Amino acid sequence: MFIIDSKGCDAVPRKWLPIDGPCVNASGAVVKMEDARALEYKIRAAIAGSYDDSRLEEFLTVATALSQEQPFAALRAFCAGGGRGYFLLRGLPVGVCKSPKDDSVSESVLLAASTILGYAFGYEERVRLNVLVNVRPTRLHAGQQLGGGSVDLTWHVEDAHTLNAPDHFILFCLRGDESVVTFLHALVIETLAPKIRALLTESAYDVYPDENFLHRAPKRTSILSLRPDGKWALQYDPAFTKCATEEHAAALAALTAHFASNAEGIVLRSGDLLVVDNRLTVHARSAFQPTFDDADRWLQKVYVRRTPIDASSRSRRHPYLIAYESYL
Ligand SMILES: O=C(O)CCC(=O)C(=O)O
Ligand SMILES: [Fe+2]
Repeated sequence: MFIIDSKGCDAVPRKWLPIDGPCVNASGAVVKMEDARALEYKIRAAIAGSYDDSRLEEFLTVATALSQEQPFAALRAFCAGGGRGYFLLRGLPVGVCKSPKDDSVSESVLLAASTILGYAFGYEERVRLNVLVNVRPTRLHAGQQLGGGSVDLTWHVEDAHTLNAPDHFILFCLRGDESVVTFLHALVIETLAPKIRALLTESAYDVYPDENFLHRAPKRTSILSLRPDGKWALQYDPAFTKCATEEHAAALAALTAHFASNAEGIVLRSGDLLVVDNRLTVHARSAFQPTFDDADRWLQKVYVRRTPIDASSRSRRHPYLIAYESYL
């Protein structure tokens, strides 16, 4: 793991110091090499060919069985403890990292992890209808605040514009880049000054969807909201937020400064699975210089809900997608 000294930094912390050792703190574990090999062997025996969202059901059946294997024991324990904050599991098998892929080792690992946390899902109206998303730098998105961008990706939670945002998301690193740092901060609400906290719970923020969505209408909301399950969650993505007053803008800026002054940075490496509680943990990523070829950093991502999509919110097009009307 890395400790950050981010005094005086802006949205994305800039200074971080590597610490010697196995790069694991209390919120992480390393899979033994023989257990990783055995898992890969089981995956290859259970499922052939490459992954496609149309094969999701088939994969989830295999993934549910795989989730009981030894490499996921620490993740199961993290979940049993409430799944708060974030958790890094290192040393998982990724299979052959070439595109197009002709195996599905990484996808099986990622979906196995998702079944421990809950239910993988996507949004009906995302531009690309993916439940399992490849996060790779593209020329098209280079300057954008998207996973496929390569500029500083500023602090955010996933899909802040909807109350139907994921409870957790998982990033699985197929190919790392030693120059890229993913930053995390698990918010403890009580650490916020009461005035800031009060402003952030007011419905005074217009949060816009990012370019992954076709609709452009913002959602008027608070930054800190009570979700239907009675738990606090952040609807936080300043790059896509307009504030109703300067006072509310100052409260949002104070929140961002709070994140940046106390963050952890992780350099994701091949085989690293990072589980993030999207309700109260924010993340960011440093800028990097891709070559836009097959050597670039490559992550896969999946969104997870703790409960299945209920029948009234389910897309008619795909049972694992939330219908458009239900997340506006
Ligand atoms: O690239 C990373 O480390 C984070 C990417 C990210 O935030 C995203 O895909 O939403
Ligand atoms: Fe993100």
